[in-house]
Amino acid sequence: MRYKFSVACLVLCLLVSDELFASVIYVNKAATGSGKGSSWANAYTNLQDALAAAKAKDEIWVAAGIYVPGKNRTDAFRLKPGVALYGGFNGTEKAVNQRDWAANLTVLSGDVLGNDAAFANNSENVYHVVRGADKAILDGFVITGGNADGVGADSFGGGMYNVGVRPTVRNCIFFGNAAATWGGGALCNSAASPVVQGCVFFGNSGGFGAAMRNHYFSSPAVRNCTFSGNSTTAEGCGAGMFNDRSSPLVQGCIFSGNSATSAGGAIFNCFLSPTMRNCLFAGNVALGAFRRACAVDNQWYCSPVLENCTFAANEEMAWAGTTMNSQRSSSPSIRNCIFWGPVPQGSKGALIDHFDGPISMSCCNIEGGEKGPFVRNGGEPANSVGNINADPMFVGGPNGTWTQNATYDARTLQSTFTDAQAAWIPGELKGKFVQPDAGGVLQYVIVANSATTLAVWGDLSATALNGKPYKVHDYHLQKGSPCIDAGADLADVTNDLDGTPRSTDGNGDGNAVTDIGAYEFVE
Ligand SMILES: [Ca+2]
Ligand SMILES: [Ca+2]
Ligand SMILES: [Ca+2]
Repeated sequence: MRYKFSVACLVLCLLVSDELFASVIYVNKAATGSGKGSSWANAYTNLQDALAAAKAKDEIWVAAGIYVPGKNRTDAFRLKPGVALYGGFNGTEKAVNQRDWAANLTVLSGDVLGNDAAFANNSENVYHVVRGADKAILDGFVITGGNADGVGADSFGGGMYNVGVRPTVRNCIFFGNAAATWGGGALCNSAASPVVQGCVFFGNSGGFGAAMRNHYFSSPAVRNCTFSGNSTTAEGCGAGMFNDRSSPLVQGCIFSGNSATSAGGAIFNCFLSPTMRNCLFAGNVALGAFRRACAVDNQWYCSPVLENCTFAANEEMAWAGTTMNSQRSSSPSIRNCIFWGPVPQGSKGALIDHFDGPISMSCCNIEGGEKGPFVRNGGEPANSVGNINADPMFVGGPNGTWTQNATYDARTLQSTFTDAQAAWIPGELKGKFVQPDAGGVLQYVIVANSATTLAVWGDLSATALNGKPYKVHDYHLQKGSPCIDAGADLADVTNDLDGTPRSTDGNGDGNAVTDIGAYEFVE
């Protein structure tokens, strides 16, 4: 008994001492003190030195600045198991919650020579900027300039490459990362299941998965992320996300302005069963020879689950307008989703193209109805209950004409569009979508607005030119929308894309039922 008690005591003491000795290690490129990492004044100036010194449960706090992993293409910031990295400090904070990571950009850059110009001059950049580790946390960083154009493992995951690990990636911005044919320009998960939360992916490039690639049985949880303006190369698929033999949970995410050269403007799925819930797909395109699935493409025995997603204005440039495509024995289950506009052009047009395998569709609002003309399906959908065909009555938004050329600010990573004639309420357009060229297809989620300007992620200075007409879109529901209370209450869908509780009685008729689409109506 005494022995057992002693052992328990020893274990407790070890646990307590481990907690006591877990420490904060400081990194600030501009620090001029002892450089031992013990305080902001004496911070390490090199993040690699801090990583070398860290042990499990330590936290590394990194102040604003640009940090490059090394001089060689194989250098990377290799996270350590159980070590948390926090970026976004100004170098005075005493607590993590005092930092402002959007204002104090802490950049992990793979651009060794600091000479990148878009995707030019990146042949000397590192293959992977960050390599993940189990139970590591990466929170509040900008990851840019990775170029996975090598062979084997060095052809995946330019920004971050996770192999068989479960890190947490939060509040990070991935932009300007590239990978070769097999993709995962920003982030590749290989038999890895990280949590990816509150991150933004824009302006990344790669073949199969310009922003994110999940393969070899990866099951990441991707929540509240924005995928905007990513583009595949060559005959690439899945500009936002490419899932191969993987079943990610994709929840509360926005996909806008993504462009696939082949199929799957937003997401390409093959094999296994991703879940997409409370996601909004607007203004994505597929451009290539196959011209298929501007938003989601499902191939090869893939059984994705789609719940409370809104698909609006996803369009191909010149051919038929297929929003979602499923073939080769793929069998999606679709509940509470909106598929609306634009009306496809020509006889080949379809919002949903389904070739074989059962499709299950219930409580959806589909332009033209579940049996066409914009649904091409070998037979009637299974579980065909509660599907409607009625204008969803999106809130919509203002139109106008830009009064000057757009500008890009490298300090905020955002482009500003200007209409001097506008009189918007500051902040009212945040989260809505702008089609900067009303004659084009692509739309981008709006990050902020003033009375006469609005901001979007990335360098889009060439897309909103003086004199060009634009449109703003808001895919929330108007009062009286047929989507209100027309969905089915689903156990896993407890909130909407805004975080509003589901099964809300938003229209005050005494009936609290889930709405169709990504947003719950609240009067
Ligand atoms: Ca470079
Ligand atoms: Ca409702
Ligand atoms: Ca109601």
